[in-house]
Amino acid sequence: MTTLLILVGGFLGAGKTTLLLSAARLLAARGLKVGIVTNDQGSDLVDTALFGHEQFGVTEVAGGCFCCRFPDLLKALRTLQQTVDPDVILAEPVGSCTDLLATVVRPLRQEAGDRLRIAPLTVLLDPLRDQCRFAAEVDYLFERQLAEADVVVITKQDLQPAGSAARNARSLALRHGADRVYSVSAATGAGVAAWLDFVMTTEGTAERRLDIDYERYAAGEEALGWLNVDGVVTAGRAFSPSNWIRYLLQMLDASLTTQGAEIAHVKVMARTADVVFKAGMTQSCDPIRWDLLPADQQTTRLTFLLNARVQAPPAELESVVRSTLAELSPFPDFEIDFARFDCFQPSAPRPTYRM
Ligand SMILES: Nc1nc2c(ncn2[C@@H]2O[C@H](COP(=O)(O)OP(=O)(O)OP(=O)(O)O)[C@@H](O)[C@H]2O)c(=O)[nH]1
Ligand SMILES: [Mg+2]
Repeated sequence: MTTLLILVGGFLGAGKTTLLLSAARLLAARGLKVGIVTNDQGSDLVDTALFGHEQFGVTEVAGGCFCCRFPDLLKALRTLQQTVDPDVILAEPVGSCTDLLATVVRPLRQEAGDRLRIAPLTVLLDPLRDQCRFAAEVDYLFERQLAEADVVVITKQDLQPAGSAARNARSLALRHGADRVYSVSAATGAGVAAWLDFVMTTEGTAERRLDIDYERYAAGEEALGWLNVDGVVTAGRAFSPSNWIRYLLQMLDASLTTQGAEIAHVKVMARTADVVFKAGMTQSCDPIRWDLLPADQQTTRLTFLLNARVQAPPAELESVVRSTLAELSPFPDFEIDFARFDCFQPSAPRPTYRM
């Protein structure tokens, strides 16, 4: 039996995970089994934890994008088919990755075409993203992502339903030649079913040929600092987890802004014994968005995952994060231990296949 694979790309913070969660809930409500594949340059992903928190079967391709880790992607898909036996697999490539038709979709058709039916490639576009804040090489990457989309989905409709940003996003998508443009709010669910019904009932042709300069693509990836931290906070006195997250994000934003380091996406997931919080920011000086905000209960211990993708050299990003976490400790008996602290620059893309 073949499984439908829906691949959803788009720039960092565009709303891929939120849309896939919304789609997964919709599919589950229709009685369909769903599997999810996440992907990142590192490991310890907030996104994987979030899908797992919602009880969806999820596998992670870590340590590089789908194209450079193609055998791992094949393995992840096979594992999902053997364990979850899904009707639909939703896959989220890294937000700085492009050339997906040549390096992921066409190779998958060749290597696993008997097991997979692949939907048209969807690329998300956040109408509120001010791409001018990034260097030209990062903008190139963003623009190449749109240029290969079969379907562009303009996200976050609830934040600016009929504004000029939405109109600009639509004309940008059409200028890049997308066959279809949808507008959705994954937060409210508006428009999600219309997009999902289209990609579920339309076979992707994978015929587009993207004109791409791999040196500029690599320069775009290298302009971004990548940080994944897994830690535990313990305190002698009870503190508020939501305040701790709020201060962490606000202080990071302030320090990064001072250094001229634009945020692409900073996200935190934190757990106490009873509850889970998740919040993030998708540009500098933006409001914090809460994806999970349960009633606050004071705690003396929380575990957290912090993922940051910022236009900054990794050493600078690491230094800002370390000093912010240190400053966040209000009491003398407040401690942060790191199970992992990774900070790096993505290496130049070297796809397994390019067809
Ligand atoms: N209000 C609103 N917020 C949204 C919507 N979609 C996404 N967001 C918020 O935007 C932020 C980024 O969304 P994600 O789904 O994590 O974005 P992503 O593309 O998966 O990000 P990366 O995995 O880092 O590339 C989150 O804090 C979401 O809550 C939406 O439709 N409405
Ligand atoms: Mg994501």
